[in-house]
Amino acid sequence: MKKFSLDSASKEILDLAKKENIRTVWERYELQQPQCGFGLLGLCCTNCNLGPCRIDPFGEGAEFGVCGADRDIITARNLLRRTTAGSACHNDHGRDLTLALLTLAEGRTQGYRIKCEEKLKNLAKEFSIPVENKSLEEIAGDLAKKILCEYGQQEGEITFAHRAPKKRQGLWRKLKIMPRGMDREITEALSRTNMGVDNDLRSLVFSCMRVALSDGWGGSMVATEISDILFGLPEPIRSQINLGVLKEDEVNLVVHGHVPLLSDIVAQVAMEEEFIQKAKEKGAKGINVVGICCTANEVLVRRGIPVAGNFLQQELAITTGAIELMLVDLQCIMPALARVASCFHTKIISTHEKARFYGIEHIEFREQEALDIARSLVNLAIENFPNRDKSRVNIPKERMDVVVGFTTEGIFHHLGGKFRATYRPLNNAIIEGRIRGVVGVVGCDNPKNLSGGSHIQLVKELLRNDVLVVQTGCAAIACGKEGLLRPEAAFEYAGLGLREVCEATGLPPVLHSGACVDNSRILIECCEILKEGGLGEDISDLPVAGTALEWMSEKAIAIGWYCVASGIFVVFGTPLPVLGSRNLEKFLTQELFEIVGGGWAFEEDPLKAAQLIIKHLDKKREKLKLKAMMYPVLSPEELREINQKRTSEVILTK
Ligand code: SF4
Ligand code: MSK
Repeated sequence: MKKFSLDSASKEILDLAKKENIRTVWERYELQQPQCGFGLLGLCCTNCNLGPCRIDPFGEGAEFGVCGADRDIITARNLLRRTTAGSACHNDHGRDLTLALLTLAEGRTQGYRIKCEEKLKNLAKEFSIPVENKSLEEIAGDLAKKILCEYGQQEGEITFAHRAPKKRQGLWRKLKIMPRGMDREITEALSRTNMGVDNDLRSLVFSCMRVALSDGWGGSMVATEISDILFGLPEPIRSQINLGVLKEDEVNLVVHGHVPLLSDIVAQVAMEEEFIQKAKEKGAKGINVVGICCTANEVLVRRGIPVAGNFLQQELAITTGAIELMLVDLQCIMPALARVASCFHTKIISTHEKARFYGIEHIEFREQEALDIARSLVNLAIENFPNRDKSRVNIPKERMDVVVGFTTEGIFHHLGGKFRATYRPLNNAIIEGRIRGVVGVVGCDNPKNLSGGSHIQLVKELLRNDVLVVQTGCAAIACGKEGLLRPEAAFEYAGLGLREVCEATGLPPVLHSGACVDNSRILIECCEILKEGGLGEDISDLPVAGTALEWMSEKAIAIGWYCVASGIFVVFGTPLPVLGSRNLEKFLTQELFEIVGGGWAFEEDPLKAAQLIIKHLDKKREKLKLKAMMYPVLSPEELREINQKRTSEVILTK
């Protein structure tokens, strides 16, 4: 096994899994070697029954599929299929939440209420819904119906796209990539990839952008906004991350997946006195609800529920032998879980009507009976506690403190203070050269990389170069485990300019903003920076970038695309499966910059990726004629020395 996580908790449990003969994602990955070269290059097509066809990458064998499609068509068409699948996931996630809001408005839910009245009213205004003399439920109902209409809208423009800077909107219209309706874009993109439909590389790439924009400025934004209305706007909150959050003497209940509808209620119900008493009767000291993946991020940023791990840790969490119940909803749930759980007492229950797993019991979640279902699930976890084999419990001690929950709205207050909510201090810090730029470090963790470690190396290098980092998803969990989500991280890793800003505001240098769908918050943050003034008039003018070095999911491709189409430079680690076509690769990594102001780069080495990003930020700064950076970039050793000096000064003053 060449690459493995830097995280010692994961290493410890992986060793245990090997001893117990439990196969994990790393071994399955090894067994797949060498992976199919045609697949990696994007040169395999299965779109019709004349095939499957594959193009010889070296130009010696077949140059065309049976239908005559060449390498450009096949790679671009494959890319569009994958982008569409990713966008469909986020768009559907947004739809689920909108339907839940509608059910609440009709008085048919159990246990939900409108938690963020201000956001509900602001959104209603944005969707031109009158709010005067209406109850919150009436407003919520009207809003949900309007959003659902946008899903099926055939012509026109989706409302949230109008949040983008005017110049960007104009460009989308000019290029005919302004999204019309979420469902329309998904259907049209898929239909274009059918044999004999769209056979032009550029046109297929433009479709990638349109369908992805319907996710970033559509479904994902809908999911974020409605989650804030239903579950509350996240605020900075302390918690802990890593396998060590599992408890030896409590009932451990894990929520895993993406949709917060059930996990939020479970977290609430598990605190009820009746269940705590019941757990005690079964010999446990209490009930410990923790999360995995993005469901974890949702309840982490709103309730401070600890996170047991990211994507690659889902099997390891079960291998600790300490989990009574794992509730899975959808997305990023490994079908392998049932096999791992069968080695322990752990019960896994699937809860979403769209996601079933062979060998896993299904208890369907319905908002109408949310409390009843949540209570029966918590009960199941408690009942399973006596089945735990204490001799097989191995919980690593590693768990790290984090401060999370930074939203677009929150940043106004953290930077500007309670009475002068503004992005001005952030803009000034960029303009004056304290902060070089802002970079979103997002996405999955992947056994092809250093399993979370690539994010950590990249982020440390960015911080040293005075780059403010915003995170979501499993990348945020990886950095959380390393201690980068604590305010103190500013003194350990940040360059002198960034650390000054963090010291003045109390912010960590890495801001955790939520789950994968919450990348939409990063788009809005870019818009707010522009509105504040002094840094250009379009997102492509800003010294910002996005990166997902360990991307795994098709959702990451969609995220990358909506950032590129919004004018952002995006760096992926493992390349997109496009290298089979030199023309497509060149279009994505060079020509697109001239067309949309954003584009792609592929770089697996985290330090080289950081340098690419820094070079890009500097180029943008130069174009904006911003001041030179205020302080020189110091080596990690020099930063450590300054930090030690500072710590001893603090001790002396005390
Ligand atoms: Fe082969 Fe063309 Fe059919 Fe693809 S669409 S499988 S390249 S014949
Ligand atoms: S869960 S999409 S592995 S970030 Fe959102 Fe993590 Fe990637 Fe799934």
